[in-house]
Amino acid sequence: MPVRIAIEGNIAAGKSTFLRILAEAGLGFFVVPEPLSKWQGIPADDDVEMPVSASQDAGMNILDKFYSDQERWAFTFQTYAFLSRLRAQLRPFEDYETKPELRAAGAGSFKAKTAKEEEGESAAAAAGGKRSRDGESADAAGETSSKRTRDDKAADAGSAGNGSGAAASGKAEAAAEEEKILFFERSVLSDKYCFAANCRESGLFEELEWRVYCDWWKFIMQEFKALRIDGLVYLRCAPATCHQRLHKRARDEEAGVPLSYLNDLHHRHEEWLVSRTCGREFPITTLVLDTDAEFETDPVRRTAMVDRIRAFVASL
Ligand code: UDP
Ligand code: D5M
Ligand code: MG
Repeated sequence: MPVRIAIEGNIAAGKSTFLRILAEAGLGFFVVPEPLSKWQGIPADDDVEMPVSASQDAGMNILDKFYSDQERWAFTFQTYAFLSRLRAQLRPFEDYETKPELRAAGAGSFKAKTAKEEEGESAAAAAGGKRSRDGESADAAGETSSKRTRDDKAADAGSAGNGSGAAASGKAEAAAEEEKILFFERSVLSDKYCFAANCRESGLFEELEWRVYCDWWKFIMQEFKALRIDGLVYLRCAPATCHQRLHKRARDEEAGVPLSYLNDLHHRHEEWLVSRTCGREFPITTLVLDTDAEFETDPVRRTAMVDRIRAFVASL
């Protein structure tokens, strides 16, 4: 069973960038970006044979609709965003393993590894795990909370410190299996605790819409245990930096996003992942990584962040 981690954070905090870094960094790291291109053009339903005109097809960018008229489209967008994440989070891991297009969409290229690189990374991964148990766990613990024990934690601990040479092959296989980590860009949790909650708070949802949303959200969470997330990584970034990065990225749909919206979303993330005043029904161990400082072009910072992830995963 792979470990399932959601990378959370404000708009333009650097989640997609970090996913790309993770994808290139480690054997056994699988990343699942947000299905943004789908949001920018929802496909027609092939089952209903009805001709679709060019103008009808042109209006299928739900991200654009949402930012153009939030009151009209907030509920529709939340519904679709949730469906997208549900689909991603429920998909069997084997699909992500065998169909790179599922995880690669929007994540940039996946670097093919040479045998030498793979060897080096296995060693780095093992070292990362070991370090976390020896010394760095204090570091990780300093920024984690609501620790949740995974069923297989004992097995994980059993396979720690591998490389002793005494491990049976079954154990070695279990260790290899343990290194598979699935990283999602956001989750059904941030959908509710950050975005839908913000819609309610800012009046984009009427109370009735909020209650309908909460009712089906809760039902689905109860019914689908496979939605499980083992750990959260919060990329914490000042709203002003997010605003600058949002403009740097220059997506047409987001051109009019004001700083105040990023401020509101920042507070929602802080309440959920730092002060813990919401989301207590799903207490999940959280690692906070500061992404305010430039990391995309800073190899030292990138490596440090990946190391923190390895230590975090090993501590789960
Ligand atoms: N970015 C940057 N420096 C960083 C991280 C990100 O300049 O250290 C840029 C990145 O190149 C992109 C923008 O910030 O143009 C938003 O990043 P991303 O799409 O990863 O953010 P997300 O919305 O996924 O969190
Ligand atoms: O997320 C992609 C874009 O989608 C960004 O403009 C935020 C928006 N988004 C993502 N999920 C939601 C929900 N649930 N509601 C409203 N808006 C959402 P980015 O962070 O830029 O990678
Ligand atoms: Mg992104």
